[in-house]
Amino acid sequence: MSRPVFVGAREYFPSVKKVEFEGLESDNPLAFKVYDPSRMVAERSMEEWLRFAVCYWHTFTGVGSDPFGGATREFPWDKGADAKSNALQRLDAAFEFFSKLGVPFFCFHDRDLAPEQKTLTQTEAVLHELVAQTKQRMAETRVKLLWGTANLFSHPRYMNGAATNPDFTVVAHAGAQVKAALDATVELDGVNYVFWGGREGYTALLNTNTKLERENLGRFLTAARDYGRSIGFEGTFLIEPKPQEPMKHQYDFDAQTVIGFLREYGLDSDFKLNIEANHATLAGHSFAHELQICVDAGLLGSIDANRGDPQCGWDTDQFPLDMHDCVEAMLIVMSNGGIAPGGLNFDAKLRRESVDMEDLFLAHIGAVDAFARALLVADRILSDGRLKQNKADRYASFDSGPGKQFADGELGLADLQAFAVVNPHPEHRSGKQESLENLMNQMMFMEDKE
Ligand SMILES: [Mn+2]
Repeated sequence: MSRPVFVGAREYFPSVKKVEFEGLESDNPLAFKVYDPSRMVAERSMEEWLRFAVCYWHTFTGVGSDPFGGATREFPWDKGADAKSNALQRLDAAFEFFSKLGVPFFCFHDRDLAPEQKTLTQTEAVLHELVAQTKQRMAETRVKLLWGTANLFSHPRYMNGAATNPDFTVVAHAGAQVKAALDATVELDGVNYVFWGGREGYTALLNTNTKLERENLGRFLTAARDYGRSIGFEGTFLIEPKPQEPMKHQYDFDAQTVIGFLREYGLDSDFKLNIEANHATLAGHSFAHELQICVDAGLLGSIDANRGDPQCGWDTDQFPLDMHDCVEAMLIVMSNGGIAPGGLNFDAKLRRESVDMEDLFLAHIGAVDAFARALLVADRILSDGRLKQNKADRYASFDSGPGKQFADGELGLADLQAFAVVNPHPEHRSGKQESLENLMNQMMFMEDKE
């Protein structure tokens, strides 16, 4: 069932029609080459497996500025009389984009949707108004909300953090903002709510009480959980790890750190993790590593699908196109039985030099096709079975006998010694990494046979 294409009072992308699946032979840059939403893969449609979302911030507020220079793009929706009329125009542009691209979901920060006003009361009123408009657009287009969040890092009041700010008044303002963002998410039937702790960390230990800050973060997230549940939010709360940038040290460093934190504060029944590829690499890990650690803990919630630059030490938020990364991610997602109620959110932005309006579409089309192809390859690898068999064989010593007793927690160190003394250490056994990498490549080389 296709969704209606929304065009408001003004069409912001007149050169782009609805993006359709045209196959690998198509020479139309504004068509999907692989992504065919209704195509069945392992008993689910591509749309159900991939659950793509467009992010509001980079896509409709990213004007190309960087620390060395200003905007390189002038969006037509930013030329209204004031910030609020721009926000209303941006909403029309966003829903035109979502429905022409044909993705099922979007994600937003409160401030993307509605600009901050002079007072808290005025800010809440404008957000409320924009949420009502958004709800109408969602009904018209059937585009759904994957998650909402509060921007707790852009305003200068958050220079020392939000929930971890040394000043209680700032913590209270952050609380008010999260309350309003949760209200908005519930109003829009969002299936997740995200915390990216952009400035929840510190720059200098000389002036920082890390113990109190981490405890306050735990209390703040607990209060958010309790408020969300009290207003009927039944979705998943998500924390998105990132090791640094903008702060030197951030408390949500990586997946293992966040999992430990959630368990420390008893939040692991309500919270899961939103893993961003580029944050994984900034933490010195691979995207796949972070996903697997979450799956192992039963806490993979959602994915910010992007990539970094191998030569840059910062968060470049490029569109995901590296097929090895995408295939590894989809192997983990498929082995986990899918990502729902999470999804694949393109937290990605155009390069500063990409200034054509259609570049927004081209970037998303490329990333959608990369993950669609990765889904097909991952399905082929899993159906082939050799990867799984190799892993099972490698750990077979824990399936029976004393190895199983150890895995079941029944053996102590003296038992290990008694076993070792009569069992000489085994012959070296190959890990077969190259063979498995070749297998993965072979599956990627194969022609797509529907
Ligand atoms: Mn990023």
